[in-house]
Amino acid sequence: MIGVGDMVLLEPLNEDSFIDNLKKRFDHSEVYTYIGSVVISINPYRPLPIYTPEKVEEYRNRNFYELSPHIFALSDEAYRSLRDQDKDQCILITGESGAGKTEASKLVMSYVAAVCGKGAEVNQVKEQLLQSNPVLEAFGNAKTVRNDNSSRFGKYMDIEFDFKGDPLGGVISNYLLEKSRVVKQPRGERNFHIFYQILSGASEDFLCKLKLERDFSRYNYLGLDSARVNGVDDAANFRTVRNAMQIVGFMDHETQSVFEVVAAVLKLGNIEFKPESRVNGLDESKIKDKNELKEICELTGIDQSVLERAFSFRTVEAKQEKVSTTLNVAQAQTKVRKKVMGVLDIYGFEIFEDNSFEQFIINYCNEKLQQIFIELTLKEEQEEYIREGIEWTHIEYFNNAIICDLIENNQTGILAMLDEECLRPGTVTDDTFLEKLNQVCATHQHFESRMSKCSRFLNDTSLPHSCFRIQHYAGKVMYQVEGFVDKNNDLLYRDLSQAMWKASHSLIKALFPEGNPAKINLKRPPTAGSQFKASVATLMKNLQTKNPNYIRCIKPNDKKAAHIFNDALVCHQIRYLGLLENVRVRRAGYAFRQAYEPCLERYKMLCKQTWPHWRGPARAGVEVLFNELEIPEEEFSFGRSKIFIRNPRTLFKLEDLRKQRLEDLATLIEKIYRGWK
Ligand code: AD9
Ligand code: MG
Repeated sequence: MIGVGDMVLLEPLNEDSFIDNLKKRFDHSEVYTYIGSVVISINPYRPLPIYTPEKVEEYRNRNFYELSPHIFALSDEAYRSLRDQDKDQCILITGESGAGKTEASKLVMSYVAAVCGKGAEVNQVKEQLLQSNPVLEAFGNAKTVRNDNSSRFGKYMDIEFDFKGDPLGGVISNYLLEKSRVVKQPRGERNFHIFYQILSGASEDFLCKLKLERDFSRYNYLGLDSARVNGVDDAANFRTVRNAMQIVGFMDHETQSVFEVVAAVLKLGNIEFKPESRVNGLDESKIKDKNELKEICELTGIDQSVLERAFSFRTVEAKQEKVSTTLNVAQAQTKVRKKVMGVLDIYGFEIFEDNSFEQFIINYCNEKLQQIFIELTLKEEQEEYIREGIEWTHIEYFNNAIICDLIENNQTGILAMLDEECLRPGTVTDDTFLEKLNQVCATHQHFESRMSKCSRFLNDTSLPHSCFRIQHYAGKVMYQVEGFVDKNNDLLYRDLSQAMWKASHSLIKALFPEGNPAKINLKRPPTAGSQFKASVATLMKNLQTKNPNYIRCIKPNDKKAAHIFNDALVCHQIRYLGLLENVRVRRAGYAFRQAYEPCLERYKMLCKQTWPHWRGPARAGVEVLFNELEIPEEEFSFGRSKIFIRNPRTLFKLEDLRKQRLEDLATLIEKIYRGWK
């Protein structure tokens, strides 16, 4: 073992030793380390030969502590406890942008797919589950400054299993896609992958059908300075995506429709307006080049005059958009209860130079996840000790509930105030929103701004007047207030949605149900912020009903490079993730616990009195066993239904003894066998 595999065993325990241990392991390609059952994963930024089918076999059906730390061990544990103990699981993957969450979620999924069920039907379900990834990534991921394949939406996937543990299908929920990226990308970033993939990978014939040209520079929406990404083959990825769409279950004509929409979006970006002479004293704008418009209309079956009018007239009306959509790929519907494994992979914490509404939402989501980590880790530990009648020492954590409250409080939270502004009659601007924030939040410990007279930050010139700053659990972020009101309102002019609804293209029509004049809804739809808040609250409730498994991802450097371990960067993440406190909680408590029966079953061979059969209650058997092995008393406690072992070392000792005993037995059997011969 390189370094210490489980931080609970680290001596002495402090920040330096913690980082040194991670570094030592990282330098030897050991990217996984435990804190008890929590897996720390450091992004290696290079392919490692540790995810092979042989590795899958190695970790299959093995106890968590038996082998060196690996994401497969966590996946195996979660799957087995779902299958054998009927406990719904969730895998919570956290870490900042580029730390490796999406890759981790795919590794968990592929491990589970490799070990669960067999047979043609089951295999098809597995393939569909796995192939949903390239499709979702093509449409929802993009190159950012932090990550060449950054998730711009949150994803939660429930994989459903039957009573045998065979997969039935999955339900995917998506959370707030950063759709503003379609129109504008920050310098050095790209639009969603799919646009580049289609132009690079589609055949001449297909491009012609879509009325597209291969040249990126023809399209205003495709940020030119960074259109190609090193090491990314857009053309090959296009083929992967098309193939994946087919496996997931898109019919050919459906795939075709999706790409027609993609093409229409690209071409919409090329429409330019020019000011026209004043008619009746009013300024008017006209479309410069009608050819692009004509082609969009041909692709989508929208009447050209209708679309043109929709571009010029604006009747203010709200558009209802679902923040959370579900894509159901479930194959079989059975009446019996399904077992569920939820995998959560969201966008990681982000700090850019310019942070807007999107970063605010992304970072809020990360605050909530940190909150659930704190709640569940402590809650789980505390409840279990109390349930089992074992003494518990409380360990202090930084509880970020106060930051969640700053954002989501129904009366005084930032989202509530943003909503109030959006719904208020009269002139509403981003500045009036900021003024309001200043009135209500100025004294909040985690809020900073310069506009308010009573602000403590009046002289802080690093904070422009148009910004506010939040001290998040993971660092300070300055938000540019411009665009908050518009993005929260999420308005689409009624004329546009009606024009879209009139399209003969069935997919486009389906995408704009609110454009149906018969269904005009005068009630204002909920704002983007409040929808997001509600869907995150539902998600958190759902996660709390499941047994949590944690993967805490760490980014080793800011260069997206292999072999570089930046101590300061790692230190920062360890601090805000509360990993040291996590170790302390594990240490104050017991590293390992197991019900008496399986414990006795596994180790009874180590003691004459319990081997081969123990006639009394399992608890008494374990007592006899531990006595005979002379395990120090302070090392374990007897709970009501489980044995609690304080130090993993004790467990390793038991495991070593067991291995030795098995080997002895094998040698003995071999001798007897030889004797017979
Ligand atoms: V974001 O919040 O979506 O911006 P993620 O999801 O945390 O972020 P991602 O999984 O996309 O990060 O990882 C970033 C890149 O690191 C990947 O594209 C890989 O090139 C690289 N990576 C991550 N994990 C591994 C790994 N286990 N092995 C090899 C990896 N490379
Ligand atoms: Mg991701």
